Amino acid sequence: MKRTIIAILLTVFLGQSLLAQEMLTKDERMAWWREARFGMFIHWGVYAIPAGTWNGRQIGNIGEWIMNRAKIPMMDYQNMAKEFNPVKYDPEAWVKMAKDAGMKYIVITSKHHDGFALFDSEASKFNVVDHTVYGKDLLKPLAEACKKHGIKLGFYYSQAQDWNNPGGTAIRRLTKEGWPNPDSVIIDAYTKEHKGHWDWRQETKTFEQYIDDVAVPQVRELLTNYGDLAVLWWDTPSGMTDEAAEKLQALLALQPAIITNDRLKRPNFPGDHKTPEQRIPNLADLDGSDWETCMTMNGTWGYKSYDKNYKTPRTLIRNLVDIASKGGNFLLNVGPTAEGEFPAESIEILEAMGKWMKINGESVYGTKASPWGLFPWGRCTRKETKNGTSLYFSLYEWPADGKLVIPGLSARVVSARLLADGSKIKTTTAKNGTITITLPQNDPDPLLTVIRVDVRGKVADKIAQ
Ligand code: JFZ
Repeated sequence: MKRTIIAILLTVFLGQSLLAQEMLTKDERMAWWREARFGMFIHWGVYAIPAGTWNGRQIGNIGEWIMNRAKIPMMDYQNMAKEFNPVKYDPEAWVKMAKDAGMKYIVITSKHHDGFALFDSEASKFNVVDHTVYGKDLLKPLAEACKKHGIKLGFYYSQAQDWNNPGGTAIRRLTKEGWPNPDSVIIDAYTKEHKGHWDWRQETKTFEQYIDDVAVPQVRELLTNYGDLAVLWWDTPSGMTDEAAEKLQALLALQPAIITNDRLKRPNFPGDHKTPEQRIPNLADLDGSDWETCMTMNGTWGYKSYDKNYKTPRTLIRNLVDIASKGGNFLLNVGPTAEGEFPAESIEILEAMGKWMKINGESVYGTKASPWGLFPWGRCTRKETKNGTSLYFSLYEWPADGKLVIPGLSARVVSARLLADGSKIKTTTAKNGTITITLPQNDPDPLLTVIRVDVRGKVADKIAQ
């Protein structure tokens, strides 16, 4: 009787929520996201304990894949996971670092492919509360910190791949990298026969049972227990079925304003935005739909102690502006250590980006793509204001002749200035609408100099160069 009443109440609630979601248009749901342009990805889990090394061997590729890459037996991995104890975890410090870097949202791995849940879950005991010495929910205090500091929170969830909850799928990766063990031939033959699995314990349940017993209840927990959730970031639909995808998608009614990506199951579940990974699309690749480039600062999403191959702040700032000039979002990753700290190199990058964003952030936030596409010397973003349009020209190279020539602008220039120091910039306008901007002798900001040109009225979406 009690279960019946709960089922009825849940049906009514979901029905109302679905109605609410139906009442929010996609543009209404996406408005903050299109304004934000810049967010933090966080890949964190028990894989930060081995941090890229297993049994004394450095394991190739991305750190969060170590269980798959090294074909670690479930029991060995789960025994290792018990030691997870992030005593230095300070979610408010994390949120402040993201905010000070100019990021407007955070997407954190709630459960990655290894099946370890960073949250208290009734659906699987392989979670931080029930399985580790730490014993506390990691997402709850992060959600509270995000709410306190006005940062939107999203959860990444690996809805199909799961290497520790039986029935989850496993994308097959060969063991050739750094594997001296002659058994690799045997193991690779086994994974071929077992759809990528390497431990018989991974196949003691069906995929449908995994979906019903783990994925659906955990996604419901995530959408119910952590307040308003801005994003659900699905990942790797390997082995997904339309039936399973329908069940998971139906849960979104619990968060009517939520945004999702295109990785639940292709092609029937496009979500709200595309997710080019580790790359910035060319203009020719874009079809006008929303998109977000996700990218690592070094070579791995999950922490690896010896991956010091970090991109420079200059590169990452230019990536951010390149992405914004094409109308996309940038989700930049941090991989915290097992103790719960951001790597020092990541902190330095975030600080440098934040310093630049404090002065130049208006050239990114709430902007639209360049009407001219790309310039040979740099990028353009634009923002409609109550008085007209602000055009932001970002100079990757300082023209030798000190001139920028902007063709085909019919609008009248009202003002032009350097964002770096607010100094005015001279412009001249020819009869055909070509604007010539005369630059100062020296480039004031070696990271990236931005010139803001305010013009009267609107600017066309497309202007030939
Ligand atoms: C996936 C994960 O496997 C990875 O660990 C990380 O979380 C990343 C953000 O997402 O990686 C992918 C997913 C899809 C493709 C490649 C890597 N793909 O479609 O080629």
